[in-house]
Amino acid sequence: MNDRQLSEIAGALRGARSVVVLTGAGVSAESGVPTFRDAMDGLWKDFDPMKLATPEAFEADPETVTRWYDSRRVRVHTVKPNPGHMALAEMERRVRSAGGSFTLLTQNVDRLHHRAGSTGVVELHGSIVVWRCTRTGRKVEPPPEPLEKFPPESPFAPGALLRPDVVWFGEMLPAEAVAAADRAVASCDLFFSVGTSAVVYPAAGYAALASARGAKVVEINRDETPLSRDVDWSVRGLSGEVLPQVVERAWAGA
Ligand code: BJW
Repeated sequence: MNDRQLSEIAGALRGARSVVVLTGAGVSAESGVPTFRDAMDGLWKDFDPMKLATPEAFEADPETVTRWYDSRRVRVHTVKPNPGHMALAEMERRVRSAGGSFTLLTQNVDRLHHRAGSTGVVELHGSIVVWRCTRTGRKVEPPPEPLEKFPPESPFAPGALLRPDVVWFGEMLPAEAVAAADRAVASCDLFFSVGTSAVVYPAAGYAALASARGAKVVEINRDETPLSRDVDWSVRGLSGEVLPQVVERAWAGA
């Protein structure tokens, strides 16, 4: 990020009345959580995440799918929020204390934004630390240790299983999360897309919606994405380095 870009983004942030931030797996990468498309290491190197993250895969092979999710769930409990998460929590405090509105939309399922102090986080794709009964929908938060049996049996209904409370391809996003996202995107004047490959819908469409309604759009990503050419500022960098600089510059001396 050059200094001019940093100054312009910081100025837009300081002057914004309504800020929306959409985050993806890249924001948690510096905490040691592999991104969705990089999550296939070790035992999982021969699997395709696009195929495992589906109701069809769970139906066909619940043992493999729940083992994969449980290994990711256990890892999430061992990591900590990084400076990118902390900067977004600080951004929220600054925008709100100046009387503005701030909404954090996340595609991440790791709860690291909550642990960094962000409030009102809209979880578009659910949470991996919560699992739910396939029959009753009742939810449970298993302890941080690995589950003992795969697929895990539901404690709520005989013969039912537990599955992660995440949104798989082909499933609907939680209605309240979509409603909150639609409201926030429709009325924001500054939109950040951070650490997401911007290919999974409906989240991938929010930046264009915000832009069509007159918001300025900032992208922060290690790599180029399908969004990069259509935004007002495209910053190539790591979110854990770029976000703290943006927040620091926006309120320097305040
Ligand atoms: C860094 C970095 C660092 C790394 N700093 N950057 C419209 C058009 C076409 C298709 C559809 C459409 N509407 C719906 C669909 C179908 C489908 C879809 O979008 N398919 C596409 C693949 C084409 N969407 C759905 O099915 C959704 N449901 C839905 O819309 O229901 C209605 C409907 C159904 C069917 C048809 C039509 C309508 C549900 C989507 C659920 C997504 N779920 C997952 C799994 C969650 C559980 C789990 O984690 O296993 O969510 S998939 C996966 O992708 C996960 C993520 O949240 C999501 C986004 O990934 P993300 O976060 O962007 O991660 P990566 O790994 O892709 O990218 C990381 C990025 O970070 C990279 O760009 C790096 O460069 C960058 N990076 N380090 C900054 N330090």
